[in-house]
Amino acid sequence: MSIAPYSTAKPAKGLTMTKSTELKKLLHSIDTEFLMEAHDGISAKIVEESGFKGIWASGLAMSAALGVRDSNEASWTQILEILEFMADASRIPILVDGDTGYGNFNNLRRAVRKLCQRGIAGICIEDKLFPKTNSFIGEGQPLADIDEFCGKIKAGKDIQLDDDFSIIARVEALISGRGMEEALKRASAYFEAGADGILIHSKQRDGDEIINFLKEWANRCPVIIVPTTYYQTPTQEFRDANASLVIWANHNIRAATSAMRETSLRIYRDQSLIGIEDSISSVDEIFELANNSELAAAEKIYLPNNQDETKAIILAASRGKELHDLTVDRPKCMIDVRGQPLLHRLTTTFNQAGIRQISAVRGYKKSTVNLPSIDFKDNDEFETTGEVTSLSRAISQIEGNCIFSYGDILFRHYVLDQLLKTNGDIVLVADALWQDRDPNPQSRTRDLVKCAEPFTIKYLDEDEVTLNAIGHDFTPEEIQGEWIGLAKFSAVGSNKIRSEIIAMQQDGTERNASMIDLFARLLKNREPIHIIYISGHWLDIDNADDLADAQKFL
Ligand code: SPV
Ligand code: MG
Repeated sequence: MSIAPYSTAKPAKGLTMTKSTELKKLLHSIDTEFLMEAHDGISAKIVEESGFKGIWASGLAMSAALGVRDSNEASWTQILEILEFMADASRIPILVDGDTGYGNFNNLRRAVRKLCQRGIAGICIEDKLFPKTNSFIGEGQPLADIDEFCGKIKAGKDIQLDDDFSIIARVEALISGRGMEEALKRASAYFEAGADGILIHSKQRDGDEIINFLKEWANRCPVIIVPTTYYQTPTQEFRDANASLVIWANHNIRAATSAMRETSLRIYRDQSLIGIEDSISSVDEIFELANNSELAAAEKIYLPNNQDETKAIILAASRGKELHDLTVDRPKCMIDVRGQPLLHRLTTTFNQAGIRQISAVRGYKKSTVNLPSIDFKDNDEFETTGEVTSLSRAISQIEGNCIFSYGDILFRHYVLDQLLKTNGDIVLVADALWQDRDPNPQSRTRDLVKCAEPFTIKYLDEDEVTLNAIGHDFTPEEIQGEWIGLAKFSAVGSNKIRSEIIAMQQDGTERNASMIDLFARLLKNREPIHIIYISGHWLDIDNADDLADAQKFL
């Protein structure tokens, strides 16, 4: 289900009614309808996503989520702020638990106006005294004077800005032990004062007194019930007795509390996330609930120059086995380097160079690769395929100006700046001081380049040097540098890369091909590839020594 990026009292696109009209419709529906508790933006979204037609913004739950008691410890404006987030996060109507109305008639008037302005569909006020106490605490709580409470209802109805806004009068006579007669007397008075519905509350273990009330009331106006203590009464009995709305009043905050307790205790005890990772929502689910994709789409429309904007594609599918324990539960691009995953550092470098459209291809432990504002593509066959297959997963992104990068490298900002200034269609960055980099050059496979000309100072920020060959097995005399895993493709270059990937898919060579194979094919086809030289100032992370170097590098 798609979720609105925001909503207001006005109908969201596709809806024909305001939220207040929707709530009115639920109240007067011939069927018994249901409201589900929510207490913040995310729970409001989840309630909507589950299929409920309306939300109960529970005072108990909102207070609990703030870590305070359900005794008006949170001010009414603090509650208003929460409600605004909830209304923005959802498209279904919200009935707010307004406690006793936050004071006398005048306080309620101000609250009603503000609620109407913020797209809340209705308020329920209870006939107790400010500051309120939760109905399930103690016995015989004092009730409001009937006339005073009727005045409050009238004041609210007179001031509401939205004709369909509902004011529900909650009768606490049964809760406070005053009996059915008092409950009916109060309900009648409140209805006559203008209430749009009655909420009759009970704390009995069975639903008998509620069913009796509904029978006695005989549908004079909509009646709302809250079967928290009498949850064992079959819902059909409420239907048969013509309950208008049933509120499941506090079950999301209770569910969240047990889930958070269990998770926190487990992580505390284990000092590890392994035991819980698979049983909790993924970060992607959170992004989905926040509707991040809407923002990405909006950025394409509203941010300037997005047509010519350079994109980046990062290959981040491999595990990095040589890092052993560090890559058991995440790929090497997510290894922490001075407090941030490597991939985060890389994307920050791109962002600083003005590159915002970043795609990364994940594979190993992909659910752990979940940074915001990256467009992720997946190579689920990462174990049996090579780099070109991973790159092919982002083939739609290889268009226009494009930076290609491995996900396990770090380099100084100037390297990227220099690369972005080049004019060639396919330009690779090569380290001319490749021999200085590694005391043990046999320890890794390196992407070495043979070029038309060796590095001299004059080539520092030009791309006149052309690549003759790229591979792993040249004699030291032939080698002019090491490709660092960073490249730039112009629009023309991107087309060539795309075509070559497609050609490799067609001739069956793609699955095992490395980037080196791809570049080698282009060279064989006489497509020019350019080189810019740098002298150090980068590293890749293959093993524990590299990781130690990376900590120093920053
Ligand atoms: C709430 O959800 O805050 C309510 C319902 O007022 S109850 O807690 O059952 O009184
Ligand atoms: Mg309450």
